[in-house]
Amino acid sequence: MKIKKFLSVLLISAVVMIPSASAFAEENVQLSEFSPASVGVGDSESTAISLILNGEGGVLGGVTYDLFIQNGTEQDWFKWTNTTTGYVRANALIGGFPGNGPTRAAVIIKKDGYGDTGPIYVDQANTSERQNFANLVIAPGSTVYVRVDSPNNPNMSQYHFVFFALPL
Ligand SMILES: [Ca+2]
Repeated sequence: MKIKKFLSVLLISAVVMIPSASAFAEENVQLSEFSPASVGVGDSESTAISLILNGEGGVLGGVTYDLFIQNGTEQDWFKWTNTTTGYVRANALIGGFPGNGPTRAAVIIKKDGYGDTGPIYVDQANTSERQNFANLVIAPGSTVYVRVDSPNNPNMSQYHFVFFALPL
């Protein structure tokens, strides 16, 4: 656990120097950099990391993480709930940045009483390429889960994670 935390700090230091936010400049989202304070967090849906965005109330705007999956069984879960009264366009981007290893990202959208989408993957799942879930239209009261893992990969895998949500 200690070595993971240490490596996390190193990886964050390395990624901060990369002009990674430029791809999103056109979205006019000012992304905030978040440094995880502990490891072993967000390992399941019930302990998913709540995404606090950098806009008013923490509900809209963006956030970025630099984390890593420790082995083939670890998972990182994130969640964001549309607590606004309107539809929101959400985007999630995982991996594809320099130094990133193979990961598999899934998006699951849930709303009480309406079931869920089940995990949605993109073609780049299980690669080091960027996995981009763009233009997800999220109804009020719905929760977006993002689950990142790296199955069949015994090695540590770094990934950059960007999430933002804007009114439609
Ligand atoms: Ca985890």
